[in-house]
Amino acid sequence: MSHRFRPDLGWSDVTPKADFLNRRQFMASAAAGLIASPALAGLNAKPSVYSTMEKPNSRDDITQYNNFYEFGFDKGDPAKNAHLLTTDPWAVKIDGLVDRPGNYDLGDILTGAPLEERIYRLRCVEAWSLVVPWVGFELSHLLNRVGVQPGAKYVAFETLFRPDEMPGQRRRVLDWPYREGLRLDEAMHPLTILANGVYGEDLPNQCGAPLRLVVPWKYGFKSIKSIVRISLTAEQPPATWNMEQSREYGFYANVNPQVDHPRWSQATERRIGGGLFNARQDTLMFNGYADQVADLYAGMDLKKQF
Ligand SMILES: Nc1nc2c(c(=O)[nH]1)N[C@H]1C(S)=C(S)[C@@H](COP(=O)(O)O)O[C@H]1N2
Ligand SMILES: [Mo]
Repeated sequence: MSHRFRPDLGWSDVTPKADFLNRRQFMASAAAGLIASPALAGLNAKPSVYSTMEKPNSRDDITQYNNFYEFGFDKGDPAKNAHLLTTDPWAVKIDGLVDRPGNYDLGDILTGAPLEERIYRLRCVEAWSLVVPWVGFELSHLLNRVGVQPGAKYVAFETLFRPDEMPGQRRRVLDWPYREGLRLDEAMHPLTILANGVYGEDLPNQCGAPLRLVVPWKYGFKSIKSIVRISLTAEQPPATWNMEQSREYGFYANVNPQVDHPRWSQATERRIGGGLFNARQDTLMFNGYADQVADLYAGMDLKKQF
């Protein structure tokens, strides 16, 4: 396919970010075998037809303005505190209704994974948004490797619980560990990725190193960071924000401008780092990915199953 899926304005047409362009050229050269490839996450990543054409946020926007409650509430806390987390060695336990359960080393998970650069919008339930050039691979690739059994209907995810390295976990602000879940068809959708990099390099800890989920048509809180467990289940699994306040945060959490949060509108959003002309913009149904994902919810009342 030679086209990208959203016919919106190409971000490189508006003030290209020089270092990112260089990185892309570098990656293209690396892919062409012109440069010996170092062990960085992104260097073997191919550009993806699923990328938005919108201009990515700067690396600073993406790494200094984060939600990662394990490291504090303020948007700047993860950047300050996340260096405390040890991410090597790292293993992900994959269990439940799978043919080959086990404790998989991160290196094993990444070996042979078809890494791509995926430029996705990220829309937080707090009504801000970012555009992020992730490096990752489709979750379906991993699920197919471990073999999903017929009875599986959901996928549950868990973040690391390690209060000595995650200061936010020393208080019961949330019911740790952070947990999220997807219906199996959502998890198998080609837009759903596990990311191990951003801007062509390994994920910084505050972005969910070494492996985090990215589900671009759902509110950011579904995209769980620093994953240590993936379980295939028959029943809908618990999800942290949904357990915390089910009236405000649904299990589905699809970006939906027509369904307001009980305390604020979801009709518009503020793009982080927009500078002088940072007007609020309309939030798009399914965060702009309706053509790709609306079918998953055919026949559901999205006001009730929000
Ligand atoms: N483990 C964990 N994952 C998490 C969170 C968190 O607090 N803990 N916050 C979520 C929320 S609310 C958002 S908006 C995104 C933010 O991702 P970013 O900081 O990479 O932009 O991460 C999500 N994943
Ligand atoms: Mo969020």
